[in-house]
Amino acid sequence: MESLILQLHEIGAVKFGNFKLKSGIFSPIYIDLRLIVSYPSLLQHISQTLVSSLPPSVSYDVLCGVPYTALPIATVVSVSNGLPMLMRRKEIKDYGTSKAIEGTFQKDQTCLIIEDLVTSGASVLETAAPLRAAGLKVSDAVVLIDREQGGRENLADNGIKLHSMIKLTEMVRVLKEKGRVDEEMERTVLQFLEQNRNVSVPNVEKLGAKVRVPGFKERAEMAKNPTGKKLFEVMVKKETNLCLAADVGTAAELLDIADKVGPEICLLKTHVDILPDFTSDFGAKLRAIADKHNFLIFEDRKFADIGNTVTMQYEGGIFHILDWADIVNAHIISGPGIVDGLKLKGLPRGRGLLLLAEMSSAGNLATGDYTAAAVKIAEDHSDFVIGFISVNPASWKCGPVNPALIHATPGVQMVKGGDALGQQYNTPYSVINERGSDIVIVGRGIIKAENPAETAREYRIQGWNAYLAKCSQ
Ligand code: 5BU
Repeated sequence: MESLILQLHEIGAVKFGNFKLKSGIFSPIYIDLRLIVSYPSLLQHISQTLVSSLPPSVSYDVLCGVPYTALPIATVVSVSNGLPMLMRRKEIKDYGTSKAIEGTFQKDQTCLIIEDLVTSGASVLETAAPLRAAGLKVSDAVVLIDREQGGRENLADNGIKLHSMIKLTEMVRVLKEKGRVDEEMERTVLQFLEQNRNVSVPNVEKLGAKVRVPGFKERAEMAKNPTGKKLFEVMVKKETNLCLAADVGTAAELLDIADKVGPEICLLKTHVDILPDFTSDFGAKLRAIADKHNFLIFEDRKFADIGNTVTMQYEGGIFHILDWADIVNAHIISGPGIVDGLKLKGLPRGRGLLLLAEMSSAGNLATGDYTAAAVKIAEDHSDFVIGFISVNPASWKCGPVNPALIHATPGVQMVKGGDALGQQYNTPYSVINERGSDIVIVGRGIIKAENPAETAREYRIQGWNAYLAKCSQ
């Protein structure tokens, strides 16, 4: 390993200085492994050591390198070990076969992911998602260098064990010992790593592993509200627990993305008041798309006023939400009267309500007793309340809630993290399997993707697999 580290340094694949990383932060160390294609014997050395460094318990049928740098590594591993390889396309063509994965394989085969460098693990996850979507099992990834900045934990959150040949701290120690960097640089790098370790794994209280978790089919039968029941049924029929947060710029774009992503979702969430081109026929148009693809519509209105006012806000104004949204949601800050008000209008139309028991944004106040109060109100109105906006129902002090009620969780992306305005993200696997939710609500993770329909499919598979894993516990 030492000689490998020294060779990487010699060819200039490891550099020290002040480098701006993709994330915008400055790093005193930069690693560029694209160079290794110019050094065939080094490439072979790396490829051989990668596979032989894996524990014998790791078994796999096929390999897949993360594009692009790890592709030559995977190719050499494949050729020297006689193991078939797959390729994941970064860009999916909209002509020809439009395949995300190239190569032949059988469903249920296990695929080992090969990567050159892991920081957050995002690239490995981007490769794992279409492999899993295609029916392959992905449980291990092997990497040449682990920058030790949260990748291992993010991958574990997604059911992938990371095996690394070289850890960044080890690499720096060897280079210091061999006189390639001085003590000050070693200190600077270690300090940088210390300050940029994204290792905060959520304090997850696992859903009681021994408690049998009823499936959505069974829960559909328990649901008292017709919309709640229908939602469970749609989820079972379409094998999806994905809700698209369609926060696009115009009504036209919303209708377009709804049609494209429709086959992948059980629910489409709107913020109708952000659409500058809203017209009175919007609801009917969206309903037609919802009927075509069999999904429900959820207007994320977050009602918060007294009962009398919300009846008017629900039914009237410009938007006439009651006419087209199957589901709306409400804060409970104003007390149970808000549920009575909304129920007055919604129940005769068979509509359903989600209560905001928790929120995804940093520092929000919907915690502890507030969350427990939402549970109590929901139980008291289970003819109209279909469930909750939740973030970590597995951790609720009140214990598991009535399984007829559903949990939908916003703040979901393939990699844990957040945005600049307080949003906090967890992975579909963590949300469903560890945090005890039922539906993942994904906005920018899908709408900002190069190919929203394909990305939605990947989220659907991730979310659904996490549900299946939970039910078979
Ligand atoms: P994102 O792009 O995946 O971050 O979008 C999340 C969506 O969920 C967005 O429409 C929010 O308004 C919505 N949301 C949320 O993020 N957090 C919450 O606690 C609630 C709703 Br409630």
